[in-house]
Amino acid sequence: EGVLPQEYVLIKMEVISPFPPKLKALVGRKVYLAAATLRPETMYGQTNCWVLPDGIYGAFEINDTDVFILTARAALNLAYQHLSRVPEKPTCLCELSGNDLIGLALRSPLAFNEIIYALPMLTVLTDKGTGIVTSVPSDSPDDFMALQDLITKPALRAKYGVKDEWVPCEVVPIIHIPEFGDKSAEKVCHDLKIKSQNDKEKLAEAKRMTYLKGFTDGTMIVGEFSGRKVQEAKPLIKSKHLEEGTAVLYSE
Ligand code: A2H
Repeated sequence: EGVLPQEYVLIKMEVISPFPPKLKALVGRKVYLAAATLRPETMYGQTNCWVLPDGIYGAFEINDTDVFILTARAALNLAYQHLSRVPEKPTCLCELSGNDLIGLALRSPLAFNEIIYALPMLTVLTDKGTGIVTSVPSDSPDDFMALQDLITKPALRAKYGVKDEWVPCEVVPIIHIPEFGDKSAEKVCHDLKIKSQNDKEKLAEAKRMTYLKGFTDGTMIVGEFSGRKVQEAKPLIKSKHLEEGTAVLYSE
């Protein structure tokens, strides 16, 4: 935990009906998986969502209309940031495990894929952000490797009940970095010979390499701000999400 608070953008990934039996208490509500990101400008490249299979989540009332699925820890923090129907008190409508969320069909803002699915990632932390992570394999080494693992390992898919049609087969290029091309995460994971999502040290190095370069040297190649530098587009896309109500701010 850092000394300074970290501000995340929570992307509202809407759960598409019909809801599975485990979510029956939520029928008739607007339900979202709330994914914490530091890179709101990358949302064009979302291909899926990540949850921790053994993680414990809940469906919490955020206001009179919206329900967010996230960890109880994040719900409590949100309740002190004016994001709870009852101020300073989270209201949980039902408890859910990550396994209950795998396979949920989602509609996520700016994503080119109209429907994306919640899938298992084994390195999601439940004591950071919301415990829900949106996946942008073009620009996030963690996301790229977790997706590679699902694509190449049938036993992993079987273990978590992942249907083949839920797994995206293509990365969506969204940002050009002169040194790394249009799929920076794929290039860096390949160059560093990263083997799986559990290769923590190399992934940390890959993240360092891509995160800074993406910000300083990256150019958007899609969307409303195509052609603009990432540094310029980032605050604009963040404001757009907030104005359109497709995201909220969250600090911890
Ligand atoms: B980022 P920091 Cl394209 N467990 O969003 C594991 N990872 C989590 C998490 C959790 N509970 N909550 C958030 N994250 C991820 C996009 C992205 C991100 C891109 C590139 C880099 C990147 C799409 N995934 O992060 O430890 C989220 O992934 C590189 C650091 O608070 C979030 O932003 O610094 C980032 O980690 C927050 O990490």
